[in-house]
Amino acid sequence: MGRTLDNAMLNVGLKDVARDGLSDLGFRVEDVINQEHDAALGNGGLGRLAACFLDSMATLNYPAWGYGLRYRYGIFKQEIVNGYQVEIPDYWLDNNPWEFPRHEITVDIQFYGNVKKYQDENGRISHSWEDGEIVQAVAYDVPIPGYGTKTTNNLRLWSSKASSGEFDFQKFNAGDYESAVADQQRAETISAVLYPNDNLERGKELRLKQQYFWCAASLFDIVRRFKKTKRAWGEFPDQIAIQLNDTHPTLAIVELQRILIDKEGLEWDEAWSIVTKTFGYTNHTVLPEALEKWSVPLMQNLLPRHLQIIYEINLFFLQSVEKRFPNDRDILSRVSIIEESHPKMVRMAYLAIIGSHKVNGVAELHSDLLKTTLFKDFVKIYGPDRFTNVTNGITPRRWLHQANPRLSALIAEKLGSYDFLKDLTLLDKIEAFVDDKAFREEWAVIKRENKLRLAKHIKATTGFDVNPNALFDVQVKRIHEYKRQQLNIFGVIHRYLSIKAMSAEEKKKVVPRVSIFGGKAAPGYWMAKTIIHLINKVADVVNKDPEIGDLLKVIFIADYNVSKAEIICPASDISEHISTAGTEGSGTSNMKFVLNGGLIIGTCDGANIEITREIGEQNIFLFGNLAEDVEDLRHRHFYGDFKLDPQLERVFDAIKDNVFGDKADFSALISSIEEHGDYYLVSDDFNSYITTHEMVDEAFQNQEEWLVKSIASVARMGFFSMDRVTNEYADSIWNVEPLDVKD
Ligand code: CBF
Repeated sequence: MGRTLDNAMLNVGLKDVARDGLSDLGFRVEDVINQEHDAALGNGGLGRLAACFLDSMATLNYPAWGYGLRYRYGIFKQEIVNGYQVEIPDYWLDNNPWEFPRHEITVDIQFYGNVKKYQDENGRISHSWEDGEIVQAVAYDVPIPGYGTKTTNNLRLWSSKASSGEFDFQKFNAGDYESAVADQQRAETISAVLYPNDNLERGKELRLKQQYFWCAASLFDIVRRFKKTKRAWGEFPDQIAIQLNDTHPTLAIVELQRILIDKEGLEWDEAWSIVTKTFGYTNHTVLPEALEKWSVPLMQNLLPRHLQIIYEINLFFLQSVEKRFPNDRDILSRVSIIEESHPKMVRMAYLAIIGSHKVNGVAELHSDLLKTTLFKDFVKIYGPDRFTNVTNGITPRRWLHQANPRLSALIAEKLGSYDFLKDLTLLDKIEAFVDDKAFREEWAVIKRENKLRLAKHIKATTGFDVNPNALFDVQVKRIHEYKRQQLNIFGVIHRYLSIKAMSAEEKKKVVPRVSIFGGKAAPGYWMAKTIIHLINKVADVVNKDPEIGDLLKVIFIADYNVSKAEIICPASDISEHISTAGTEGSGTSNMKFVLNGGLIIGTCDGANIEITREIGEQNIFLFGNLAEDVEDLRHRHFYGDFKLDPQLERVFDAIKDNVFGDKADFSALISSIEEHGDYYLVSDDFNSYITTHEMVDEAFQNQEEWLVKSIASVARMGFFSMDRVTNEYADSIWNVEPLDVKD
């Protein structure tokens, strides 16, 4: 979520009042804003997308709630020590004024135990989940004010607590002190800490506990509210739509079915029809390591009744598939929710598809890939209409108005109002001013001020001075091999070596650059940590090299988070979105950078493709192999058909000559490319990458043209408003209409 104060003041229109009031008291509003701790309850794009959803749903007056966990520790704080990432716990809850504890709203959540089967006098079978352990979920509410509306929605976060309350006094009084404390601690562990992996699943029991705890508490809440209306169960899907933001909450499908059949006494078919009409599932990634699977024995132990229901769902589903494809035995094992491995695994994405009425990807290419690869059997089974695309977006309130107030003000001045913040397509009107020299100058001044603000932050946090006239080249996102920060840093080394080989005359023609990186590596992702280490080692050498001076600086901004993104995005000249084609679901920082007047260099991947369609090919720097060629290239590498790019070889030679510290530190990174198949196609794309960067340099030299590109791109970004996204979900998936709130 990032910080709340600034966003809340802007959304309710009170920032000027607050500024004046604080100034009367002798404070600057900015200083107060900077006191706030980021709420960092997610890992990357997935969580931030949810935060943008909340802002849009409130702004557009959709009666919607967000549900999540109130982690005591959010994503770790990152420090860089001797070039290495060090993780520090992020305790963010002290002085958090934004949450309202709702101690009266608690839900008992059951784990473990066993299932008993009963039969009544009419022969009707029922199941009861008994014994096991109970943990309490306590609600904490976070208000989400919409922009320019009275609507304030709610984000409900669940915190775990021992069911006996703070502490089991019965056990305590009986002298069983240790077990009284242990019970309390075990319960509190559930919401203690966010798993810090982005796009990687590890199958730990505590994580499954978190997921069920979250789903069960949220569904209980939803069902409780629905029951108050005294409507018939058949109306449930007309009243309620639940969107699964990836597979992490898929157990909610099983939990609703359980509530309906075990608690409310509905027949299986009626319940299942309600369930499937209620849920929608958004897939955010095709990366195989991110696709959730839970071991059957683990689930059997933790959630015995849910596993039974999953088997039942699977049985009915497979029977229907068998009927439709009687001659295709293989399809049954391919689409089964249960993978017949050792141990058997529950495939959560399949469960999510089978339990939802719509499945969508987050950018056109990604949604197409889902239909033609990962989920192609399901397209055959359900037909293409079940699968759709909703390309991601961002909220212009935070990512333009709040992050870049001067640019927002300039646009408002030209358009005559701030209406574009509610209808981003109005931005297209600023293209009319592209030939206005004074406007272009103002645009340039704002970019320069934003660069100065970032330069100040860099100086304060790293000690390095950077030249604000240099081209600021930014890559900030989670560190992952598929996002290819390694390609970027190899490109930087190539640039460094090239400058060093230049004569004094040649150096005069070099466009000065500041290469800025930021992002966290999952603590257990060793290769990602190696990439961070290499970036920092390269920075050590390059930044101190007197032959280089201002021509190149390398900066690693530690602890990248939402509030740092708000400083970084408005300050970039070019930003990098360079994942191997076909691997990035959408990407959303690409949109944030373009909306703030930065140009981008990118592969034909995720939303880059649609950004190109909207802003025009002349305004973006695309490079690299296409998604359709990736499999073939990998296949060829696998069979030994691989030749290291000669320029990349020169980069590797420098690393192997210990130019950036001990070569042994980077040998695995190099051999993953040289010897182990170059899965992410770094070598295949290297030449195209560095030639495209030469084009960036050339374009940057013509500042007037650059400004035209920048303005035209911003003008054409209307499509990427989260409001468009939210309306698409509301129309095509949720069947929900806005509800106007009267004064
Ligand atoms: O859809 C939001 C984002 O989700 C991810 O971060 C994710 O699956 N964890 C994807 O990797 C992004 O491409 C996507 O923009």
